[in-house]
Amino acid sequence: MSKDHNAQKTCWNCPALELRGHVDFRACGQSMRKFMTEGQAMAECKRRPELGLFDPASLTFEECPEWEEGPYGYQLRDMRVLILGIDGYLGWTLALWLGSLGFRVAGVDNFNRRRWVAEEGSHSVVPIAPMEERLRAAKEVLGIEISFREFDILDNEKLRQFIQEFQPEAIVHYAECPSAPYSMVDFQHAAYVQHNNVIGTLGLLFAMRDLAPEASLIKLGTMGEYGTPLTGRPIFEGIFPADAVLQWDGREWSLGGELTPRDPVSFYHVSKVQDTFNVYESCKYWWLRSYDVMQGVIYGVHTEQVAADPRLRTRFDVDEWFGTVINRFVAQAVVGIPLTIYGSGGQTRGFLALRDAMQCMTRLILSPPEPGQYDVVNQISGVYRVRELAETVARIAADEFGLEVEIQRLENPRVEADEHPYEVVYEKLPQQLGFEPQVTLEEEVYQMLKLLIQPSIRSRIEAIRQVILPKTRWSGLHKEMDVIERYKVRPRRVVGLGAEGGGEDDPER
Ligand code: USQ
Repeated sequence: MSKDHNAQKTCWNCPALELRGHVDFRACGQSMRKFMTEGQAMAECKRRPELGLFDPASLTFEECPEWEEGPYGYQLRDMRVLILGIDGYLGWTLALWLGSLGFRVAGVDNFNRRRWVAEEGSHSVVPIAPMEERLRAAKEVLGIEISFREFDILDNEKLRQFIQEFQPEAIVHYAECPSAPYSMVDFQHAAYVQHNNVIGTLGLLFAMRDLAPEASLIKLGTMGEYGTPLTGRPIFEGIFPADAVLQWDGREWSLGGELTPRDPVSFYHVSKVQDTFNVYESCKYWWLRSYDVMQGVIYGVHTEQVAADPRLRTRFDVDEWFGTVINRFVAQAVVGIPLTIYGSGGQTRGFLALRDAMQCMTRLILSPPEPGQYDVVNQISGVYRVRELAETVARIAADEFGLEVEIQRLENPRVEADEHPYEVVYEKLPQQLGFEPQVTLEEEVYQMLKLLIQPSIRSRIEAIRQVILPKTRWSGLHKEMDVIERYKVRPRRVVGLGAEGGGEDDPER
């Protein structure tokens, strides 16, 4: 696996760099000269004060003794990472993942996700332990000490205190309400999601300005900020490339460096767009550095760490509000609910397995942008249509686990194109940051089925059957979705899955 992605980064990228001097600029942060006095760089290293004032471009990660070789590139020794939203699906998984790599991990959560899911009468179908037990098990089983604080990040005073105390070198911001349907229930839910997400992030940005300006912010955005441009123009990584051109009225201009248009697909996705601008502006005004991570739909249940002990498992939601599409299909297959394709199923999205998302986040943490740099990555590993996904899940469930699976096409509760072009550019992670996906869709679906089919988990899915079918319409209408069509797919053995896999494709297909 590529480890060289950050070897040639310099102190400019290192969160231990402390910029000195009066910062005065008006445009987006490119001019490093602002930190220089007559050619001398105004920077010191917080970890190596003996260096005094030095030129940050003169030292690479490869050369600095504070950066050591690790499996995902050079790694800042005992790097302090603060995870906001550490109790969630991604937050908990990342805490254990980073802890096992030797990072010092701290986290904040107010357990809202547990409450939102309970609000509709649902639960994580993979049982999760209370936080005290999670922390104890992390120590016992993996030898990881996590420093945890319970509070709402909207409580800016508490957030500031903890940032001051822990002095993070990277902050991963997962502490938002991540559900499109939840934000579309009614005015109260829409307002709540936008307030929670946008104001929480804004408070964090001000806290970083005052207390941790050198830390790198890895902010979770979403591919859904872009929508699905019906013209078919490529979905770039947040910012137009240098050679993009706008032609109009016989004239032309470069679009290079400008933010690309956003066309969010729910009030939740709108909150992420608002965050994008707030983070972008903060980098511009205060020299903060940030990756805005336009993550696709995550699926999966497996990393080595969460699988190490039942108390370390991460949550797994499959209800209509908080379950994402592949996870939902797998659960539906296990309890015999026909897989719920919305509309024609031609919706195309970028997807990423949980374990691969962890690899991406690690690489982003280890390659911080330069001060003032707002960068965007499209974090996906493959692009699929919803109906392809349903068919893949149905086949693996039937072939490998002998499950009888039907697929149903329902009236689409959402307002979205269900047949559309989709050309997404996702180059930075694989080409510049060394990301190599390790998990195939089929393997992860197999792993999920293997876990969910266990009687104790299957019965937890049965117990929330009533919240699996969609009820929340974007139109606000309260009416069950009509079934448009039901069908079965023919079995086709997927080669190489599990001990019993490995058959031939059905010749009749
Ligand atoms: N869909 C179905 N059947 C279902 C559930 C969903 O056909 O039972 C369809 C939806 O209509 C949509 C697509 O599958 O076209 C994806 O839906 P989803 O619920 O899996 O994902 P989404 O609502 O887009 O949101 C999820 C996460 C969110 C994240 C986003 C990434 O909940 O936090 O931001 O994925 S993305 O979709 O790329 O914007």
